[in-house]
Amino acid sequence: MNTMKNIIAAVLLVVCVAVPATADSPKVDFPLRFDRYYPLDDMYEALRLLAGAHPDLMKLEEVGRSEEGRPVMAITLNSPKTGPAMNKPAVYVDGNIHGNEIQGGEICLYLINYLLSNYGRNAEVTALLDRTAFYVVPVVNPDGRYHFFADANTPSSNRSLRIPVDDDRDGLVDEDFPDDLDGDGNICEMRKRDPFGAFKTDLEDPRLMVRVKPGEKGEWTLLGEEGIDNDGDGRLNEDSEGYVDPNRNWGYDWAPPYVESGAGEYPFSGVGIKALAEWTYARTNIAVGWSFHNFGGMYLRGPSRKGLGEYPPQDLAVYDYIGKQAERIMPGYRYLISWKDLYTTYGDSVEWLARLMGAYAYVAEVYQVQSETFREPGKKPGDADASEAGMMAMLSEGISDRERLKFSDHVAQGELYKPWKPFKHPVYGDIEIGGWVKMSSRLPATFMIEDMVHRNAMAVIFSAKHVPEVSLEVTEVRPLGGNLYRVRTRLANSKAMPTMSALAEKSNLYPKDMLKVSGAGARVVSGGVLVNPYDNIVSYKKYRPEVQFLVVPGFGKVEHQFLIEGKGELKVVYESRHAGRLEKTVPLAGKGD
Ligand SMILES: [Ca+2]
Ligand SMILES: [Ca+2]
Ligand SMILES: [Ca+2]
Ligand SMILES: [Ca+2]
Ligand SMILES: [Zn+2]
Repeated sequence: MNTMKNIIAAVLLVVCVAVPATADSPKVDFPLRFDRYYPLDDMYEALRLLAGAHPDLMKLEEVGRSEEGRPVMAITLNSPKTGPAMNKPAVYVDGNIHGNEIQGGEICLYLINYLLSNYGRNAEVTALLDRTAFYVVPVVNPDGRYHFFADANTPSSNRSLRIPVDDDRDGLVDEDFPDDLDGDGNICEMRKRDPFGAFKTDLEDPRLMVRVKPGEKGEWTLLGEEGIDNDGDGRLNEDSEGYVDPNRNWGYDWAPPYVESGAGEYPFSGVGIKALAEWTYARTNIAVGWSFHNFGGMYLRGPSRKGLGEYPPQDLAVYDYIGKQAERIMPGYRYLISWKDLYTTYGDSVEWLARLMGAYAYVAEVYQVQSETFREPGKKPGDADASEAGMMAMLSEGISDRERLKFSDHVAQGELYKPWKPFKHPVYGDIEIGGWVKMSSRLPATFMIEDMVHRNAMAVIFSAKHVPEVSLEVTEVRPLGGNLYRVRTRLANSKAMPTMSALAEKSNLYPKDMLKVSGAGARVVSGGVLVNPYDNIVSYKKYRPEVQFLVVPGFGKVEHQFLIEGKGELKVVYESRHAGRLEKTVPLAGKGD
């Protein structure tokens, strides 16, 4: 018995000692490099290293756990010497909600790293981080990121939450994934030589196939994604992971799966998504939000669905101001409207941010395949081609595989594409396997990562510079005779975003900003908005004039006038969810005129 115990102990000891040395343990260079994609463990290790190097500015916390028990990590960046994060306007950024859309994680990581390493070094970044808080969630779907790296995938597979769903309704759940038949870590395509097939070899590039014309002899039949019929039902790859789409599962304008596929059984059925929503919802200072996806080269604003109605014009002015600048920062990207220019979505995270948080919210569809596509010889950059015919065509179909293959051959030395290789399939017999690899198509080649992450982080930073920045001035304390004073205040906002979005104001989402006037020896007789200071036109508030409710517009001001009776000091306090808290004290004194 004792011997057995000792053997077990010895085995355990060996296992424990062996763990840090395995190939799977994170190896992250620090300072961080952006010439690679970080698997989940490396991403989290990179965040721990950053938090360790900047304990004063960065807080790393777990907001909840995914379906498979992996932590969803959130980062708060705040400079405590200028106050707590909740007293400052905040920027929310997330990435990788779809498991395969990993580069959103790298953009978030880069943004955090950039802000931290430039704080105290670059004047713009220092000023930004002194007045703004950042909440960043680099990997919204940690199970997705983990499995995208660890498992064989196509560039477009493994997007969902790990909530088992019986897609083909045969009573078995997730029973027939694609299979990596040749063991290369990718799910590629299968084809079989077939004189009756619908495709023939392309004359210019034999790796490609073209559809045969009527009357032409065929050469190939396409058999779809690599795989076998795991459950013997006669169909291949018909029920893989999920599918509950983490970006159709949010609690605003959610619709059931018969309307919106992948919606899940009910809103926030995803445990990690729900935990993140609760964490975010508590941060009422969020003024602008970004969610990074792939792909297409787009900065999208809502509405997500036409039926929700267009955003108010004051909000569109803000969206346009930032969106059009983002277009300049990331050449080739386009600023567009979700439902109109892409497609309708129900229950997505960005509409939730806009409608229930009152934030200005953008979806970035990062990476434009054109930037990895050689132009056909003789064509100039502005020339129209099939890829520019329409939005969906631009996203995938219209891009010439011929030119992309040349890019893979000559710029990535073949790393993006697997040439066709023979394989003995248990059902189809002699077939060939080949095509685009997992780390292609929706992800820029690794040497392009740094440019992508930098420019997209700069688009976020531009928006961060335009969260409201309000100043409070007491512009006048004028004695009117006796103990009566006329006091005028001015709240001015030097940035593009108002202190409350028009959408939030319209739906009474939360209390407006407050301006409170008080003094131990003073009584506020009346007060209201100073409509015209020259003609002394004031819109007086009927009840409780000592508290005024207001919104300071972007690049605008609001002035108030109060009639105060009394003496001593007068305290003026401004409080705003998105613009922090300001306070001024002035003496009730001075000569009348
Ligand atoms: Ca099934
Ligand atoms: Ca399934
Ligand atoms: Ca494979
Ligand atoms: Ca099957
Ligand atoms: Zn996505």
